[in-house]
Amino acid sequence: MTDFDTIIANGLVVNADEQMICDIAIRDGLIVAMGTNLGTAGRIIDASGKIVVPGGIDSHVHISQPSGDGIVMADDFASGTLSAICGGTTTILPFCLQQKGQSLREVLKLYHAEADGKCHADVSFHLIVTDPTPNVLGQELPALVEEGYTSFKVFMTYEGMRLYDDEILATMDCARETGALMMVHCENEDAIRYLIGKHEEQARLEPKYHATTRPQVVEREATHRAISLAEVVDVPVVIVHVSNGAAMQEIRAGKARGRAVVGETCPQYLMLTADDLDMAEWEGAKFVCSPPPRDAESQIACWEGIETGVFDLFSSDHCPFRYDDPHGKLSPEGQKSFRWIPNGIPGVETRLPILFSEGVEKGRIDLQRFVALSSTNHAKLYGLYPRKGVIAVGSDADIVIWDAAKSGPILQSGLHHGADYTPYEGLHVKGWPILSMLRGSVVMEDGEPTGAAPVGQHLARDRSPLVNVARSLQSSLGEGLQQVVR
Ligand code: DUC
Ligand code: ZN
Ligand code: ZN
Repeated sequence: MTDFDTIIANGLVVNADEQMICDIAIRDGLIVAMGTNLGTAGRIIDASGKIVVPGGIDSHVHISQPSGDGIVMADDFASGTLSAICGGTTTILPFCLQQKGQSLREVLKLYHAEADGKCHADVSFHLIVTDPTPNVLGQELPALVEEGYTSFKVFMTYEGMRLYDDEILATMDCARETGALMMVHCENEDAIRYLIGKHEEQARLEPKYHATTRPQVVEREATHRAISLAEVVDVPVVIVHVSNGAAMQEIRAGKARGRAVVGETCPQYLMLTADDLDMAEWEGAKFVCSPPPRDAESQIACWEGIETGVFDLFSSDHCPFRYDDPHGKLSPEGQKSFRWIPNGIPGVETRLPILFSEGVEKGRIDLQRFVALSSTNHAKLYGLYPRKGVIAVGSDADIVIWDAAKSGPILQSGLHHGADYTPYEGLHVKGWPILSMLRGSVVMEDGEPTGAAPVGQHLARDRSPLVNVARSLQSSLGEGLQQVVR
């Protein structure tokens, strides 16, 4: 009989607010002791010389999402979560997309049927509201927020899914009433539609025109509007997948005015540019995502946002489609025009190696900021803290061990997602996760899944503390946000 199931020994344990060399004892999926000379265990994992962090949380992921006629996402919940744990992420927050006319209950039932029992990481759904009927806003959302679906996203773009400003206000009002957190995809649909029309008249149809029909200004304008609409109703707002400095400045300005605005950016805005969409043989389709990757100046701006705290979240926006596949990027329609190319790129497995290598190894951020951006801030913002996002007694034993010395290129052949390519093929990375543990079970070791049965659970979440802070502090939200997220 041993004292514990597992002890992780001698690692440098890093949380968002402190770091120390110590042992971690785990029993029944929980962290039960931290220190030295803790006792005996069924397995002792020697983490000497390694970095031990809370399991990554990726709060922006799309899996098994209906994506148009004949188009199929490359990941189901089994492959998507396997890919996540191999990249050091043990909890994902995927979206559950309402179609017009659909009830949210109905759509959640479908997503749960796809996910339940198949996940290798823990999962917690956000909702995407595309049809804010009186029943959805007055009945369904209040009940679902009570049940732990405490965040919802709206689109300002995509005909058939975008909400008009008055609908956004009504949905924000519902978020305010129910205590849910609003996330907004900011791009101006009317401007994009106009630009697409002009491009099509001139037969400019290649993948690179995805970027020129969605220029920075349409994102900047919509970001400004989303923050302003949130101000009208007085709710916190998360601006997702920010791609450039102009949009980032809108978030900075909102924060400076004391608004509770949270910014998220993603690896594609640090590592890719619009030039990647300009590859021969329609290969630019591999990089089509919205907002599109921009330019070198935008990459620098996004890094600055990460370094200075304008961005609190670093997420993948994993939205995978196969490339060489009639159900993916090279669908019959997708080969005719950029506007029909399935929109999104894979990244749940490469998110953290990229942040570690480009951020920590290159000296842009320290280890504690890495933990905040990759895990803790997501847990805090979305109502999972302190169950997730921290290595502490009482928290779930979601733990990832990193080898800062391990280096090598990102290669499609080494990844576990369902896509047939990675946008980061050949990118040299220093620092890789070598072991992932989910609630005490080792699910990845030496870069490969251990073959453990899928033990991932769906997590009901608390309301975001940012919402509570916003409600209680009213006019001094900026300070509240610092307390909650930083
Ligand atoms: N928005 C996302 O958040 N992901 C993929 C496509 C999109 O428009
Ligand atoms: Zn989006
Ligand atoms: Zn997304």
